[in-house]
Amino acid sequence: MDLDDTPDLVVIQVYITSADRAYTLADYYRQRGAYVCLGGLHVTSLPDEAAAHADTIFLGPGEDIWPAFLADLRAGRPGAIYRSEVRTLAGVPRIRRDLIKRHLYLVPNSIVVSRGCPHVCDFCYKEAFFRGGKSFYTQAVDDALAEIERLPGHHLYFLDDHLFGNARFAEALFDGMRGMGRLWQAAGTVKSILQPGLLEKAVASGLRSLFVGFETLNPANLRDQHKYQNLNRDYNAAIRRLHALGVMVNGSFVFGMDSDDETVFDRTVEWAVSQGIETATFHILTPYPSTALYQRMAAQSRLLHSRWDLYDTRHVVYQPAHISPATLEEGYWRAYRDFYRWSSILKGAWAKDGWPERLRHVAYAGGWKKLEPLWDGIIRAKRATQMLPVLETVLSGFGTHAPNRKLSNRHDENIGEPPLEVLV
Ligand code: B12
Ligand code: SF4
Repeated sequence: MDLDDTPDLVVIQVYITSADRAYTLADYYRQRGAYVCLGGLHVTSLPDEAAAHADTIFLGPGEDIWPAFLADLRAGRPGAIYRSEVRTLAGVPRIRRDLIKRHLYLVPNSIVVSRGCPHVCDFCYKEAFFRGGKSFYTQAVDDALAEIERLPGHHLYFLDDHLFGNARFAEALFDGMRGMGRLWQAAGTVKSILQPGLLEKAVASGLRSLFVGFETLNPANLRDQHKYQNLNRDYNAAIRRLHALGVMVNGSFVFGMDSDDETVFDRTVEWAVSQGIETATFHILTPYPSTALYQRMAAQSRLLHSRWDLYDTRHVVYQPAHISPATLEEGYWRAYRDFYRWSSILKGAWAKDGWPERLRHVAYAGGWKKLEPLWDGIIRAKRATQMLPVLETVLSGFGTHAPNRKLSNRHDENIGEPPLEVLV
């Protein structure tokens, strides 16, 4: 960053892991006379903490409060705190994608068409962030489709917490995307996977890999965390259903819930490998401030410290019930090592029915974790986007799950212009 600049206005989005850095920058620019605005998840969780480093803080989603602040600023009377109350994505201006340096990203086409999630899990940021208004809402289907149309190439990554959360919206979106020639990845729940019909529509519109919040194999943990939507669901059936439709699975697992003991790591990895899950994301349970989990831990005096940069789901920041913090951290890293060793990757691949599926499994799992130094080099050489065709080839199963229509090779300059499509 060029810290010798002299901006009038500094605007920073603060996540928990970046809070220290954000506050340092905010203090620095305030000293230099800039007007500093802080917003985002962490600011919303701990407004008093953030307010000490800002001229104005913003609580909740920004779509309504940012324009309100700009109007007040122009009028010469900006407020100290803006709290979002109007929850809608109607009329949101076009995203300035021309500002994105696409060549730096493997996945330049990230997109969000909803906010929040219909569920309420104790460990999730969501309830605290959306307090005071709706906590789940979507774009109009036509607006979402228009945004997708503006994106060049094939690949899309939906960052929505739960793209399938509103079945009517999701169905209309997938119907609209059919034939657009997309290959896409997203996140969904076990419940939504098992729902008849919706997944098929998603696949027909290009879904090829899904992040699934399994979180734990222990129903007592699910009950503790109020993650009722996963209770009594057949995880194995959900995976079989995804695989049968050619969708790869990124399983998400949380270690350290109160019913976990030191056997949880091996059991979880063994199960994930036996099911042929292609990639896994492991987390150490982390009580984010303002969540129900945080309040429970605080009431039980189990929080170890408030060093927010360590609240990154890789460090233990609370006293676990049945294991020591050291065992929990060690087990977390071991789970990654065990899941991504070649023998596990090959075993997982073998759980698949055909050779194209097995090859895709090995290429995807191995490509992420076994080639980390290569990825490092590619990112440093600013060539990440050149690997996108490789990702697309693997997602499409080397042609066995190809997108159902091809787009022309639109170039970056065309973003924001009407799409040029070539039907094949
Ligand atoms: C995509 C994603 C990632 C991606 C990309 C992250 C990126 N830098 O873009 C990847 C996979 C890399 C990632 C990594 C991590 N992530 Co992440 N990620 C997300 C995810 C799913 C979506 C983020 C997003 O784009 N949301 C959509 C936008 C529109 O929403 P938004 O960012 O909240 O912005 C809105 C408001 O907050 C507000 N706003 C924000 N800033 C400001 C500023 C002003 C002035 C105003 C007015 C308004 C405003 O307005 C915006 C529009 O409404 C979120 C979950 C979520 N739904 O937010 C987790 C999430 C942000 N990640 C989280 C975490 C913990 C991590 C990791 C530490 C995980 C790990 N163990 O590695 C790393 C940290 C990476 C890093 N160094 O930053 C946590 C953060 C918790 C917290 N309280 O801060 C979240 C919330 C998930 C969770 N566990 O609950 N992540
Ligand atoms: S299902 Fe996922 S996004 Fe929704 S509340 Fe639970 S953890 Fe949060």
